[in-house]
Amino acid sequence: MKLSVSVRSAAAGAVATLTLLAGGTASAGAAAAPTAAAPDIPVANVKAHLSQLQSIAAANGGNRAHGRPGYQASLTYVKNKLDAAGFTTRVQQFTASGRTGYNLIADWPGGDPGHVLMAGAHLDGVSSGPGINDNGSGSAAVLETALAVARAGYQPSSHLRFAWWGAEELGLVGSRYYVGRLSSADRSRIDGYLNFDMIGSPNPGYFVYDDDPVIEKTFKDYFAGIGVPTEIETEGDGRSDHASFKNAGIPVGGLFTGASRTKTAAQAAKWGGTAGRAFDRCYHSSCDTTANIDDTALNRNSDAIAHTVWELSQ
Ligand code: DTR
Ligand code: ZN
Ligand code: ZN
Repeated sequence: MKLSVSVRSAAAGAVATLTLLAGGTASAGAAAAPTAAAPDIPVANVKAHLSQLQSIAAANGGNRAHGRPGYQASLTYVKNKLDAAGFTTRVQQFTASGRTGYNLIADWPGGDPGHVLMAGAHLDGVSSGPGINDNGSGSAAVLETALAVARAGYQPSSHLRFAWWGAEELGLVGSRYYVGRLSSADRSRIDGYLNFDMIGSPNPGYFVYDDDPVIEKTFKDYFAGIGVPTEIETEGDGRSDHASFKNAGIPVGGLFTGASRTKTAAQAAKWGGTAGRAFDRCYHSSCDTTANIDDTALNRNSDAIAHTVWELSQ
């Protein structure tokens, strides 16, 4: 498994490819063609998906939790958008806590089946509310990135696969089920998995997972390019779906805007927001609604997702 990004050498003015081999050895390869730039992800589109997810929760007992009608309706919403856009979708069924759960997997036709780049988010929420930041935000941003791939008719060298997981809140159940049922050959074809769980927190931080260095650098370079400082994500090792892939030896990365931890004064000085307040004080609460989203964070993270998908799949 290896990930490669095209890096621009200021000195040489050329584009070289930095390839990180599975063993972590970086080497400069031959000059590569300039990378195609990702399109802007319209945050209004992402917010429209969030509004739909909130309406779904409202029409289904107030939540989108595993095993409840609101989850099934959420999955149907996402699947219909992807089917209409030309993705090959499949629903993977599993059982957790005595209820039937579902993962949604969407493959974009084309690309090298031996080199798969995945991006995903858990689609389930907790039973106490609509779960808009946790994790409608990641689900909607990954959906809009997939739709942007279709709109662009993007045909990268890697094969692109997007996923929406069930039963994350029960303990990463859906993603563990998916990874557990991959053959070793299929597992080895996945070059990387990008995870997005809570990326629109109302008092946001900008945290980057520090698991795979190439993925981490791709995200950090994006944020540096827009003048947004980042920190390493330290709240969640093992606490979201990337852990299912990391445990199987697949390179992972992702973004996070914070949950119940409190923003420090130093963090407020560089990011804005309110020191002494949780990044998301509606975490796992009924107030996790569309009002519980910071649009700037959602916008920046959605664009960072598209940038990184394009960058790592060329
Ligand atoms: N486990 C996630 C929320 C969460 C808490 N810490 C982190 C760190 C990185 C990603 C996600 C999280 C949930 O409640 O869905
Ligand atoms: Zn949660
Ligand atoms: Zn979550």
